[in-house]
Amino acid sequence: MQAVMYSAMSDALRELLRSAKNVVVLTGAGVSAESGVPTFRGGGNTTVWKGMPFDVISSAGMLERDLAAVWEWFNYRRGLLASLKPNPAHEAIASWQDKFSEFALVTQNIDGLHQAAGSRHVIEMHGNIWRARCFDCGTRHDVRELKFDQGVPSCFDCGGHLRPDVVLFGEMLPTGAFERAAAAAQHCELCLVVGTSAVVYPAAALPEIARAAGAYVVEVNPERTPLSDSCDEVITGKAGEILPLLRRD
Ligand code: BV8
Ligand code: ZN
Repeated sequence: MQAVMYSAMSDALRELLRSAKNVVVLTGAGVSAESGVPTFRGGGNTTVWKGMPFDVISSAGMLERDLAAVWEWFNYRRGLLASLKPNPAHEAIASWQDKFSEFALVTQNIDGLHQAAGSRHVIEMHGNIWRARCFDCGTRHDVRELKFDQGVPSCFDCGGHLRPDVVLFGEMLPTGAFERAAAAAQHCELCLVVGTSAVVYPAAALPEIARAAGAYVVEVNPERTPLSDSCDEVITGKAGEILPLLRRD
């Protein structure tokens, strides 16, 4: 299996992995799929919560209408994630960060599994499910240990209402996150796009920025996406099986 998979990679990519100085990796939910994290789209299992599609319950409008329901949805997901571990895809990406002189990992995921695998300076475009933010004083808190199964938690500092520190649909990205990601994409030689359906903006614009700046763009995904046709190379398959084969040595 390994020999066949390895030969699926082009000579151009093999050479770039050997010689590139500046690499950007953009990940989506697919990179965590083999850890057991449900993806949002595709595979027929589109995430629905109490009859509400994912982009309704995870939206700015729902946060305004029913903050407690949004917390219930995120508590449910934290419950699912709590026992899940990084998979070989997260580990491969973490191993790359010291192998290239400039390396940026940009993720749309909020599960924290890249950090759990050892990745540092992760650019989290959509926030992190293990953090909460205070509406009143803006303080961010780690809620990994926070046990509450209903209602809205209060800020440990000022008593105000907390919200998940996650970017919901219709919300702006964290200040500077997109700018840092776009700057990295503009200067990279190789951009690996792993496990994303490439439909959520502005994250989905990053591979195009990289390509327009002359980077070699590679997609790793078991399925075709709207990005596939504009990639220099598409490696069809699972991230946990393919990424460990993309070695620098
Ligand atoms: C914004 C956190 C500016 C929440 C997420 C109307 C009003 C306002 C904005 C919009 C609007 N209409 C459209 C927009 C823009 C909107 C958008 O892009 N919508 C899309 C759906 C059309 N974007 C926004 O709202 C963004 N903000 O634009 O701000 C603004 C602000 C106000 C007004 C105007 C403009 C904010 C977007 C962030 C939303 N939050 N998540 C939560 O998680 O609850 S996005 C959500 O989708 C997740 O974060 C996820 O990461 C992201 C993208 O999904 P993917 O990661 O790609 O996952 P998906 O399941 O889709 O695909 C998985 C892929 O993996 C598949 O391709 C599959 O084949 C592959 N796969 C499966 N197994 C494997 C695998 N690959 C490899 N290996 C495997 N084993
Ligand atoms: Zn507060």
